[in-house]
Amino acid sequence: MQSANLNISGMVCGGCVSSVSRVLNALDGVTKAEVSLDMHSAVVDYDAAKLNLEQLKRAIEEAGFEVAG
Ligand code: 9UX
Repeated sequence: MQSANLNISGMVCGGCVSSVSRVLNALDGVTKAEVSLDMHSAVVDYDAAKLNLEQLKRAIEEAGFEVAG
């Protein structure tokens, strides 16, 4: 299991947090995603055999948010 802490910009309200949580949890291989509005972050536990960091970033960006790095 791999854990990533992603810095996300563009989350404004709880609805944004829900959106990011939903797209992350929809990915096969994500076991846990904790999204924080205050921290502008998502801590994601995932199976590195199924997903890579780029795919996590892309899913968030496709939902309309920016990921740093
Ligand atoms: Mo809140 Mo975010 O009204 O995509 S849901 S700003």
